[in-house]
Amino acid sequence: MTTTAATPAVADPTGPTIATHCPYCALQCAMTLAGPQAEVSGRDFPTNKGGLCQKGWTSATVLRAPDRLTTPLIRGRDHELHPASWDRALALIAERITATKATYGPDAVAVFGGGGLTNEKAYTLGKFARTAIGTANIDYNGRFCMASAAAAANRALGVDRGLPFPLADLAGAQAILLLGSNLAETMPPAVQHLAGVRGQGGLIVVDPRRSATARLTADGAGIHLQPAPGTDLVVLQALLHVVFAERLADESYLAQRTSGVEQVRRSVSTWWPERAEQVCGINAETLRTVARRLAAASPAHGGRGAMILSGRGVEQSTQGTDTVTAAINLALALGLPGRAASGYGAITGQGNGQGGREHGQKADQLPGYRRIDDPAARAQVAGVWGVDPETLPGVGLPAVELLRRLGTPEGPKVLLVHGSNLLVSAPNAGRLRDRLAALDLLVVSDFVPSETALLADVVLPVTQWAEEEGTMTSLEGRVIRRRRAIDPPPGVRSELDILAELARRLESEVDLETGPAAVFDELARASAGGPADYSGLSHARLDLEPDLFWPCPATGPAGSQHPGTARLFTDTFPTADGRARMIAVDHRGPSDDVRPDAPIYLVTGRVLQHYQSGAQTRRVPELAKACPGPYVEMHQALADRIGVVEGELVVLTSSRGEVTAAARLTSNIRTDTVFMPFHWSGAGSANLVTTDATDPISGMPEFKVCAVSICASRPSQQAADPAPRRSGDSLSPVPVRVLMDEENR
Ligand SMILES: Nc1nc2c(c(=O)[nH]1)N[C@H]1C(S)=C(S)[C@@H](COP(=O)(O)OP(=O)(O)OC[C@H]3O[C@@H](n4cnc5c(=O)[nH]c(N)nc54)[C@H](O)[C@@H]3O)O[C@H]1N2
Ligand SMILES: Nc1nc2c(c(=O)[nH]1)N[C@H]1C(S)=C(S)[C@@H](COP(=O)(O)OP(=O)(O)OC[C@H]3O[C@@H](n4cnc5c(=O)[nH]c(N)nc54)[C@H](O)[C@@H]3O)O[C@H]1N2
Ligand code: SF4
Ligand SMILES: [Mo]
Repeated sequence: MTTTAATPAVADPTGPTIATHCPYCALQCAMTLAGPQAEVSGRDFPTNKGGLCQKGWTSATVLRAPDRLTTPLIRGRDHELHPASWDRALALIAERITATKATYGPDAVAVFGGGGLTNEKAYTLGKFARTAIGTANIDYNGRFCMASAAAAANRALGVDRGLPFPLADLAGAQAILLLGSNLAETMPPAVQHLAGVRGQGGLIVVDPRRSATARLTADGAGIHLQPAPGTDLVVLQALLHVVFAERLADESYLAQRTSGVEQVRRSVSTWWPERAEQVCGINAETLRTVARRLAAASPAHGGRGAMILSGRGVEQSTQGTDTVTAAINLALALGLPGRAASGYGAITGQGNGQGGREHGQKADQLPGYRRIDDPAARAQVAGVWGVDPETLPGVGLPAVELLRRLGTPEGPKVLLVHGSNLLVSAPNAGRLRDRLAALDLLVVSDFVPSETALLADVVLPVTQWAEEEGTMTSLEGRVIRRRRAIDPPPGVRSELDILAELARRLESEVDLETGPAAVFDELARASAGGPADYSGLSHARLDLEPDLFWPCPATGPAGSQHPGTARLFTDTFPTADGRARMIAVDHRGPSDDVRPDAPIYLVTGRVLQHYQSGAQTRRVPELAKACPGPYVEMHQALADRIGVVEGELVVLTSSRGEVTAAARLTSNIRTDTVFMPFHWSGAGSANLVTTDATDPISGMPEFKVCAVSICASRPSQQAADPAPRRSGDSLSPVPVRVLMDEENR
């Protein structure tokens, strides 16, 4: 790995120049922020090599959003949100939490975190929930993102680090199978690492759309497989069938480094390519070609290396864990994990999606990526926190289940949200809206009035990326420093301060640290000995060494400083017997499959210009102009069939609800499938129709695929709608509860 020296803060006549990273996705592109306006420029780093995408270039705009939140807000008797003092807002929250706990018990207070929070905030949020509140019910939006890939990697490989090797290793591979990832739009600077594999014709992209990434396979650069949505597991079973049938497997690797291969061999024996073709629609010969090409690139056959990488296209599925398991089985059969320019990896999405799933904001987890139901882990973490292990709650509800139970007789009555715009990004948004309205108290911490914040009873304004110190763990498992470049506007507070102050008001016996470096040191101690061991790291060390990957224990060989672990699995797997586990899986199909009354697949995802729920990027004029609103991408042939022309409004209806957006015609998608990005609220919000069915193993919702009917939007229908949901670009906030007495205003 090349080392790029950290650029320390240097004095500058126009203001300081600070070396930091982009606030958005898990690529965490390196950038510098200059001057009082935090002007962005790209900075050389092994992942982005100086490049940034459009979102990164414009990221400083959100620091100055005209509607930036700068004061706490409390909903009054008039159902409107009104400015309030911090003291009043925090007192109200503490009082309601205390009363709710007294009446219903601590699990009636729930906490929802996010993969955008720094490691320090994620850790503190988990500690706050388990100690100051004492609730089991804390989960986060990573459940919508990576949960199935994480579950599959944990059970097969013994650890979940998205990429178990540096991203730059991609450059050395001879073949890469990219499953359901649209890297060209979701991490544009990462595409440069594909140059080598494309030059050898080895890029294989699996996507029902001919996405920007699938188009990278053109001109002999590789192969695009365009399966029916939700059938990737069958594609993978067929590839593995061919590997075994044609004796292409790395049998010595299988014998020495894995267990369970015989069951897997049997489970794929019936998935010969012609049978798979019937289900996934990919030509049997093409499946054979792909299997042979991956095998030829594998070390066992003298190739330079083969990689299998997954994105949300295969993971956000009710069979997501099993699909990723099938991908890992294929990688193991080819002898890839731990070998040069080879292996399986999941491409983590959110800025701190990786660290966000290590430090204990997940319902089943304690810091260091330990299980909360493991007595040894409980004892260790309780020791660091200074509490009796008996007082720590057990496993709480996973996100979708938690949201489904909000405000029900047995469910949580209070919800604190940190770093998620649930109303736009959670599945089956209509139902969620009802559940949020049924709460006794909804508290949202954010820096902009997101759609979810506008529904809250109390809104707390927090600092943003360039206004705070902290660390993020990138898609490679590299721990990097986020640095403060400018002062926050007066009136906002850091979440570390807010949580510490709330803990005091809840009369918690546990003090929460408020300084990011001190929180990091505690987090590092709490993680010692766990799978994600950060105990050899500190802010000071990370400032000097930008090439540190976890696990990084306190001491290395012979008591030296540990160098971190850029590559995992080179000699062994962190399982009980040191072997990777191969697990037989089979295809079940999407939970909401097409049928006569819903004959079209809706697949959802992202566009280059917008990030997630759009709360940040819709506030950046350049991005909003480049991609102003929701649309439905559909094949020209489907448009002809339903009588729709380019730009005309269409209505998609599922058993959950309906969504209206303009048709965008293309030949890049299957004729049985339409695509919608999910970045907007209102009538064009894709999650009004998605299903909240979940993967039984990981709790991951099936965002990617559901069945819809489609028709042109008829004006008469619109006129007949008694309660249009659209109000500008946001759902009009429904005033739900009255919190502030007239006399207290
Ligand atoms: N511009 C932008 N970049 C982002 C983000 C963003 O919101 N905007 N978010 C970040 C985050 S949190 C994440 S998780 C990542 C996500 O990054 P990606 O996984 O690359 O993004 P998606 O667009 O959600 O999905 C990828 C592809 O899956 C395809 N797909 C849908 N259904 C199926 C299927 O059944 N099988 C297969 N094989 N493919 C299918 C879609 O057509 C889509 O092209 O991006 C990160 N980067
Ligand atoms: N249909 C469909 N739905 C999807 C997906 C899909 O592919 N299809 N993808 C899913 C995926 S992968 C993801 S990751 C989710 C993400 O969806 P969300 O969880 O909604 O993520 P964001 O839009 O990033 O929301 C973050 C919110 O927190 C705020 N915020 C950012 N940083 C901080 C911070 O440090 N502290 C606090 N308090 N607030 C902060 C932002 O302003 C924003 O309002 O969406 C999921 N929803
Ligand atoms: S690819 Fe991701 S990290 Fe890089 S500039 Fe774009 S949004 Fe930021
Ligand atoms: Mo994500």
